[in-house]
Amino acid sequence: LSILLYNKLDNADRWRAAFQEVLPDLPMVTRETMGEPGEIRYAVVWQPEPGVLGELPNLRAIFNLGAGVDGILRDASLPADIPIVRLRDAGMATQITEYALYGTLHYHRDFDRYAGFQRAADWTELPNRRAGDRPVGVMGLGVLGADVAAKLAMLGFDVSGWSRSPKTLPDVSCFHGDDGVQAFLSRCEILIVALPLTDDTRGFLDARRIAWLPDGAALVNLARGPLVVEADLLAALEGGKLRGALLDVFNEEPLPADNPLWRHPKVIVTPHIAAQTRVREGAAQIAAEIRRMEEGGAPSQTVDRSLGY
Ligand code: NDP
Ligand code: OXD
Repeated sequence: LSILLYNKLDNADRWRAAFQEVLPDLPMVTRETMGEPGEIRYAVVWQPEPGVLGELPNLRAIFNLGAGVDGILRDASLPADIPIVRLRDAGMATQITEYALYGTLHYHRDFDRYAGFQRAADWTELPNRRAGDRPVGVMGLGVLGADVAAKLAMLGFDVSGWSRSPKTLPDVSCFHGDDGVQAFLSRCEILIVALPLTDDTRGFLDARRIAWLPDGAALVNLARGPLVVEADLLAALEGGKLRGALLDVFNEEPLPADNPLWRHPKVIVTPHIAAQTRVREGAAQIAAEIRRMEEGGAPSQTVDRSLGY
């Protein structure tokens, strides 16, 4: 019995050390050191190459070293009945919320415009608005989006949120489903995207839906690049529909050097760093699940493969 750590991670050694501390009795192997595939009972992975997990005949669960499981579900050969467990928060919510707050304050306090003024040595003062007069929307009200919405509301912003199923959150106007999306988007002067990438959400923010935003809205995408149609985003920035975009995630990562987003004056690019999984928290969460399974229990809150998250 052993655990496979799919080791295409820049911090694989830190993960291995953290697992040794919390699960000292279970050997952790890599594909190179694993020996007999039948000995692997659990796989701990981040964006595994398609085919890798299908080679393990006695696999009982797959643990994702992150929140988004799109990097696992893209594998068409994934064994159908194996539960997939994702990390829940594991230190990411605080970081995601910091990122969303940075983006919100950047546009709310006109730092994009002041940057332009500075380049022209232009000492112009813009009128500023109360947070309560600034509608900010959060798309996706899961572990991360709900935290973002709550903290924005705490700062006094006029916060709304959108999810698949109906929700009630204090001080957040909640919309849901396809029927609620136009009403939601039409009030978002700042839109924060915190959705998972699924068959339903891929390309969701296209020209038609971007047009529903107020003129001059700003976009913060901290979730997954393909949620937004890149050509439509560029057109909306060029045409003035969007005043700017803070982007952490892209269709292709690393973002190719010749991608126009790198040099676009209305775009801020960060290299998928909105949240980094905290190794200790992540390992402790996965160890608790493995212990539960070793005692005969079922893993908690597995990914719903039909929904894709
Ligand atoms: P959750 O699974 O907890 O939440 C997902 C939310 O999106 C839920 O509110 C869900 O609705 C909503 N949703 C899903 N599908 C739809 C749909 N078709 N229509 C409307 N709403 C939908 O995810 P997390 O909050 O943990 O993470 C969100 C994403 O953030 C991850 O999937 C990942 O891609 C990304 N991420 C990015 C990071 C970065 O560093 N840039 C770091 C961590 C995560 P409902 O509540 O009704 O189920
Ligand atoms: C995640 C990520 O999904 O870091 O956890 O992108």
